[in-house]
Amino acid sequence: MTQTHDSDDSSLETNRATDSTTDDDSSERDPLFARIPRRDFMKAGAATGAMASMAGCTGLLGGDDSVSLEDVKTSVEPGEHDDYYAFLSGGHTGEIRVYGLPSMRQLMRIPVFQTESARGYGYDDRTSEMLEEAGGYTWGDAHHPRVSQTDNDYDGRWAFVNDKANGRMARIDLEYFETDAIVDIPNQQGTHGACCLLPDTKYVFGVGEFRVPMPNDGQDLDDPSNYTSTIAAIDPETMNVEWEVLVDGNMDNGDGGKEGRWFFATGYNSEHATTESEMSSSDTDWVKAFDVPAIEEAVEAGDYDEIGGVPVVDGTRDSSLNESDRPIVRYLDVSKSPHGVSVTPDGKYAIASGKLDPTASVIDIETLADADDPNDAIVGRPRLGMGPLHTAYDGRGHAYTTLFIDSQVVKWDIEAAVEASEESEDPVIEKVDVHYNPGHLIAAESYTADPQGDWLISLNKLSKDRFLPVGPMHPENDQLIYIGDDEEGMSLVKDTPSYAEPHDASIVSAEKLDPAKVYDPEDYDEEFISPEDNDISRENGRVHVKMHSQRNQFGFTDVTVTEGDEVTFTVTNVEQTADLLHSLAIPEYDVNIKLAPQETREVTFTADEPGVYWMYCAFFCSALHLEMRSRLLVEPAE
Ligand code: CUK
Ligand code: CUA
Repeated sequence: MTQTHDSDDSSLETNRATDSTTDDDSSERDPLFARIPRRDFMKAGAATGAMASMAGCTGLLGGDDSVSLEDVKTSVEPGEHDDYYAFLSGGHTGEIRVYGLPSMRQLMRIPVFQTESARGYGYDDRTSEMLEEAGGYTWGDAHHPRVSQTDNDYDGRWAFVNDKANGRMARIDLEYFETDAIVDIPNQQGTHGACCLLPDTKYVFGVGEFRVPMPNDGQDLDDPSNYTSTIAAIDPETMNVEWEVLVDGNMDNGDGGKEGRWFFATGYNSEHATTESEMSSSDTDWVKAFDVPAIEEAVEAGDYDEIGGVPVVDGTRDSSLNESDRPIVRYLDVSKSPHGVSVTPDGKYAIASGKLDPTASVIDIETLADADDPNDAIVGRPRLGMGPLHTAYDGRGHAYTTLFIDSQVVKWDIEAAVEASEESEDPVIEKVDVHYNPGHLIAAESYTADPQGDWLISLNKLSKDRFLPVGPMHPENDQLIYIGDDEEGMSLVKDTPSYAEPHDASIVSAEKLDPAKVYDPEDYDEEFISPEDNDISRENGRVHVKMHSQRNQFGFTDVTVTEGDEVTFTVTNVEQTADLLHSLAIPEYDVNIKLAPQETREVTFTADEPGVYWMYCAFFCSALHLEMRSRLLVEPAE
């Protein structure tokens, strides 16, 4: 076996075959994983030649699937493809960025909450109306990109992301890699956590962070003890908010269990305070465990108030719905101000990080269902280091937690933490320095039942001295860490400067997505305009221009309108060739619509300035690209 090329399909098959021959030993190694399907670990890029040499090397096959860093692909040759898509949120830029792994090359940006001119996002009628209906804000704070799953695995349909600023949730269509829906969540100011209820993405949850009066109508401004926050259950197909649950205390991050019953949210400010010092005065705060079927029953039975057009169920501690033997929300006392929470791939535990406390709390989900005192479900509390924020998984029984204050990622053993005494450091296997001050970290397919176990990205808030200086605003640093070798430990492989401010990511195997190469006109409502459909119609001061575009012209060389006309352009790019984009840019009218092959967009504006305007194509589409332009002639009104 001499092939060394990772992207060669036959070598992948060989790897899989080699992999499965070792299946038996590995399922015995740890009862926890005996029922978990074998991870496709090797497909992540170990070369066939390397596999051959590994057979003679005891160190590599000795541990749990360990593969030495030397034997995996860490860079991607020119023209070759990555193994994974990584969806990183762009924080207060409002967008999602798509990276390839392991190259860490940025492949695409997807505007979500902000307008973006290269895509004409927020410039054509459809997307500008979508942004307008979602509140008309010009920015958002995108934190948690989560990809839809079926049967606890990525299904390639959608990604969702919250707007922490304005209380919204957006959906990204993963066929076209574009935002196709945004819902402005009633009763929430600041939707922070976002995630799916698994196994099949029945709901997308938005976790309300900022406590406000409910309703927030100016009647009762200064009574913080009556402020409240909610979680919202959103139907992923309709993006309709189905119900909300209001609770005590702030909420922060959230994650759904793998079996469709539990949803967990961390929180701070159980004090119900308004200042920082008051908010962190208590030594404990809550993890709230929402019992979703019990909530659905309450909604079904009419046990709710309709607020902001949504059924809102009372999940506060004193609620009668929490008095029964099946409370809708269970409040667990964990160490002060827990931040991240994530459910382990096997669905056994929810792990909440301490943030202001050096421990994490391991919550046993099965125990939670039966325990009289929900605190009995807290079965582990390892001491990890200073400022633990978020936890990811490799599927081999290890957890990886960012330590914001220590600037480290700590790898620890989940079952060892359950067995160890409280605040023990024994479960800690290893720490690696990152640069600097990590927020989230994410491992490949960590949010599924079957993580890949090879790559992890640490999303570091500060880069300080790692890159050429670019002024007082520094880039952040997304570091790629190899976690596939349990013997050698974690290896820092790459620094990647990033623009403010990635908070979280989801990493999806490339073969699980199937993006379209050109548009299918059936998928949008605008009328497809072929060359024979070119038409200009006028009626009562309204002009409708229908025209096609193709190399190197638009359907009309001149379009004449009268000052004051309301003008609508419906424009189709009739090209069939992938990657051949045009656009319609109209200077001084603030118009730019992107037109990918077979795409139609519509834009409406008022022609209020007489003159000559060169409408041109902004994508460099051919040698005659610069000549691809037409005139908009706006005649003065009489
Ligand atoms: S939060 Cu930003 S680092 Cu929105 Cu998940 Cu923790
Ligand atoms: Cu079409 Cu440039």
